[in-house]
Amino acid sequence: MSRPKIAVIGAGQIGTVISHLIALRQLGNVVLYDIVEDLPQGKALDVQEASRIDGFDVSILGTNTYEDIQEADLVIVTAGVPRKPGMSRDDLLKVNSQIIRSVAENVRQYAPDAIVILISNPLDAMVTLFQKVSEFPVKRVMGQAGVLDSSRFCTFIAQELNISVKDVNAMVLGGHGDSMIPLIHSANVHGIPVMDLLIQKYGDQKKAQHVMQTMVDRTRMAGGEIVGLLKSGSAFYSPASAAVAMAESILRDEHRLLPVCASLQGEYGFHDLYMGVPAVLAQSGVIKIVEILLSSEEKKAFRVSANHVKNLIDNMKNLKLL
Ligand code: A3D
Repeated sequence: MSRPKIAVIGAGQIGTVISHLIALRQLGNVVLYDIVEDLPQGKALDVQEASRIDGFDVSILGTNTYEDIQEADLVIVTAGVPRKPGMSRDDLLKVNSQIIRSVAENVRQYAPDAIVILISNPLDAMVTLFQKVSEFPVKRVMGQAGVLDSSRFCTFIAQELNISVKDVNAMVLGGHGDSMIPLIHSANVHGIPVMDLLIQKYGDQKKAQHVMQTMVDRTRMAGGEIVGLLKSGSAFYSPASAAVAMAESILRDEHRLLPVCASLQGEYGFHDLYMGVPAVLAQSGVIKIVEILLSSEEKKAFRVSANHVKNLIDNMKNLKLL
């Protein structure tokens, strides 16, 4: 049986870490594509030369030629410009739309049966654009955001409670912007509500609510916090880990239930709209969107986030990018 072929488009910060993580987990052979001459070749060689040390024998090919992604099973798109301090993800709409359009046209031509995970920002809009241009079935086109945002939320909870993050479960839904929705009521440690543990810690409901709200706000702004610290570029280790977790569930048919930017077709009351929702990822892509009970506040926040994504899509249409 041949190894899966995984094309990573964009050999920048995220694309390179993804290639290394794929190699470490031996998920498949990687083709790393970029428009900058020699860059993907250099990055690929660097990762490949860690093979003896890390003990992997998958191949990593760097290329500037789309023909090399021919018949890829999975395509992970990281091509695009990252934010600079002071920029919002939405400020990247114009420049990254042009990039994603050209990527979608080429993936459609050279890897027409691939499942596609996008990471480029503004995420929900770029996934929408890719799906429209490629005309791939919606279940084969998705975005990574919620796995990362949820991991950030879990990290802050674990640090606050001084417990291992391995025991924390918390999810972030909605669009990948400042209006994302960290779910408070379902956040738990082995089934124990995080709110109960905070009340136990502080002996006071109001203080516990304040601490939770601080973690929610930090989660929403976590990408910007890193952009501010790095000064140039945005987070790349954790977004790469998140994308590879999704890739693994698809390639190994794991059926993991993960927060995924997926196309709503009536779920949560929205039609033809890409948003972060819990979804089951398997060999054929997004095989199920799971509708969970949201509190009235969360429903309201979901609508606000959906409107934000819709506005971005309208902007793309007005600018004739879509
Ligand atoms: P960076 O290190 O600049 O890498 C991007 C790469 O894309 C560069 O090597 C470019 O040469 C390449 N590129 C540009 N145009 C094209 C093209 N037409 N075809 C192929 N490659 C091209 O950025 P990065 O890796 O840090 O970030 C990549 C994207 O991910 C940006 O849009 C970020 O905003 C986004 N991002 C998303 C998340 C999410 O969680 C959704 C997190 C962090 C960053």
